[in-house]
Amino acid sequence: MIITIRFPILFTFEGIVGKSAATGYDVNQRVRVLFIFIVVFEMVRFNQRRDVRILLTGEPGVGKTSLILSLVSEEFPEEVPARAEEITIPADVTPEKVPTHIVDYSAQEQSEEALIEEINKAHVVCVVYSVDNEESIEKIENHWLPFIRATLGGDQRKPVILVGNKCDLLDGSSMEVILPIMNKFAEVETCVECSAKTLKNISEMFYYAQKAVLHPTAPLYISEERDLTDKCKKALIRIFKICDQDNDGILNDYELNQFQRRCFNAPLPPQALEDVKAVVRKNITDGVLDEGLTIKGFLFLHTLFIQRGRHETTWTVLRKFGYDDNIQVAREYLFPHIKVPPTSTTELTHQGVNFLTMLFEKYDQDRDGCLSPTELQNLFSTCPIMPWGPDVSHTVVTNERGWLTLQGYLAEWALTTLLDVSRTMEYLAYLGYIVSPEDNQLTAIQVTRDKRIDMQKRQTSRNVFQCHVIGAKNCGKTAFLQSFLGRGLEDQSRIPPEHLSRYTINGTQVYGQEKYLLLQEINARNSTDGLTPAEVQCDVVCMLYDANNPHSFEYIARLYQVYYSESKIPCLVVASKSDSTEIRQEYILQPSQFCSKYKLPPPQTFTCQGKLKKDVYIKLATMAAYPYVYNKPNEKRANPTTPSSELSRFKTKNQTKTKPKTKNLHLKHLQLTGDNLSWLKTGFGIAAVAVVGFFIMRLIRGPNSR
Ligand SMILES: Nc1nc2c(ncn2[C@@H]2O[C@H](COP(=O)(O)OP(=O)(O)OP(=O)(O)O)[C@@H](O)[C@H]2O)c(=O)[nH]1
Ligand SMILES: [Mg+2]
Repeated sequence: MIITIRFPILFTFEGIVGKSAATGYDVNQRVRVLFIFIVVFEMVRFNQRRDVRILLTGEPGVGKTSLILSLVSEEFPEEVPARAEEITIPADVTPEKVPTHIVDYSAQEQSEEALIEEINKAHVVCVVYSVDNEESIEKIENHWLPFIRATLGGDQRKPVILVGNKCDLLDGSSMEVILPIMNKFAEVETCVECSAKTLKNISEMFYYAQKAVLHPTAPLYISEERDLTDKCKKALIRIFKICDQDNDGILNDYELNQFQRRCFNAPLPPQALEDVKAVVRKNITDGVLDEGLTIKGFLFLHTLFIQRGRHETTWTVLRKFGYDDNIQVAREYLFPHIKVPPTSTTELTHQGVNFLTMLFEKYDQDRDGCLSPTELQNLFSTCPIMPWGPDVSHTVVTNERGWLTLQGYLAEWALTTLLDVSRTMEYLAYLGYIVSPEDNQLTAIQVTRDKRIDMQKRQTSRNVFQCHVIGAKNCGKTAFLQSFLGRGLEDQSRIPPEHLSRYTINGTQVYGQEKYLLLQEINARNSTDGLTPAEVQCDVVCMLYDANNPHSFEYIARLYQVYYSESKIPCLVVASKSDSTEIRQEYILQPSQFCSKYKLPPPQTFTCQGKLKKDVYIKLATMAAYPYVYNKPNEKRANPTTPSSELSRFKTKNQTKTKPKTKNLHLKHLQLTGDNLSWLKTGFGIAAVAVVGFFIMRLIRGPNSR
């Protein structure tokens, strides 16, 4: 059999001639080197395996030792020992950078226990027979393959290669006898005829052994059914969908070329493209439609690759899309390492937003600017599960039917990225964000500057701010969150309670710039219960009280005093339900007096009835973006470059300058109170003791001592 292999890893049909392609390759040296080099080069980048251990077994005298020595010395050794020493081909001399251990077995020298141990240690077993020795062939089926199965036990399988040595002694081929064995034993990956004497197919034989480990057939293909495994089909369908950029169910020439570049770093020559389609057209119906490849055609191609012994092609494709040896998307692919200091946040970069926008447009098939439930389902069809539940329609803006608009969709991504960046990275990977192995999702994520530096520099480049909405039970927190999405009381009454979310997020203008404000409702508990640190920490607090309930203000007043009066987090007091006359609060201070005392902006009024106003949300977003402008005692007022118009809008006549409430305010602002302060004192103490100790030492040693 003569096969020309020029570009074996390309997505083409050159070199495919049948499952027995692995047998009797007659390739000239130059082509052979190129072949092994290119394939192996691809292996390096996509294989996680650290090394490959190949064991040679078989009947005595079939030429196992000769094969190993021929490979190493590139000439046939006339005299060989019973057993060759274990050989390790070091990583740096193999282009694939995978160290390969070759282990010989000789019944003359080794016990059965030693053989069992070696079978267990090996990644692939080569059962060697001599093509001119019938008994050695019979023993493959009668002894060696059952023995290997029994040794491994259970359902465990290790790839096996059948190696027919001494083909220089036979004019024909042993394949007729070997192929039925190969079909009977699924673990037999391939078979190859070679000669230690003439060196024919020696490097190929070891290459196939390596390939059986690095690109195994079993996870891809069920030989008995002559079909791809379910896992493999699922993965290939996902890949197809990612590459089908216009979402028309067909890979056109452009998309096929992009796919080719993505997987093999090279375009497909036009003729090869036509050949691929011609082969599909010839073999199945509906594999090629409108001059493009359908999912059916795509799966057929891969089945054919595998049937023709070219499963490295399918593996290369799978690995480019993040799959590991078990056809699971690898954890490292889903979750690249990202360091987010506690004082920073995470947002999407332009690149991330562009990718997600492109995806929205791809799946908005009717071009109505919204994703219907089916369109949304399709968008996430490349992911293991649909990450967004029905509550998403009540977390972001939608059209009147509750379908996500682009604005709402991007806001939901902004929310996920702020609260759970690893989930964003995971889904970006599933959605096909990564286009090359050098690339990962980190280019879609911006870790913002340390918030303390923003405070010092009095500016921020952050775009997403978190606002906690705190208030007594029934004071109108949920209504306040929903109004942010433009939903009045009537709209809200139609939302099933189980579909309500603790969050709403929307774009808000801050000095002409679009920022996201994420509102989070903090569950009201008994007034004696405190807030958890996570509930306290945010960019701005909205302290909501019910203007019609005389006991409502006390709840937020107490929480403010405990958690926020000395923190740098700006707070805004908001009176809800202010459509009717406000009643007097039963608390030592009325809300406006309270705000005045604590140098807070005066209480804002808010109602969900009638035309909804946005100003309170704009104020909250502005306070979050410019916390130093709205800060409390002892904070300098805005410098001339910082926006102050917003501040002046909050000022009231009765606000007077008050002295800092505590002596330790500076330390407290630096968060050096409590435990931190005692550590600081201890630190000074140790330093002082060290200095005193030094003088005492000098005194003891005397002025002249050295
Ligand atoms: N003609 C021919 N003879 C070979 C070839 N390979 C090995 N031989 C000869 O076959 C005999 C056995 O070779 P070994 O390499 O010792 O066989 P082995 O499988 O290691 O044998 P054990 O260690 O006893 O299991 C030697 O005389 C070799 O010279 C080959 O490709 N062609
Ligand atoms: Mg030997």
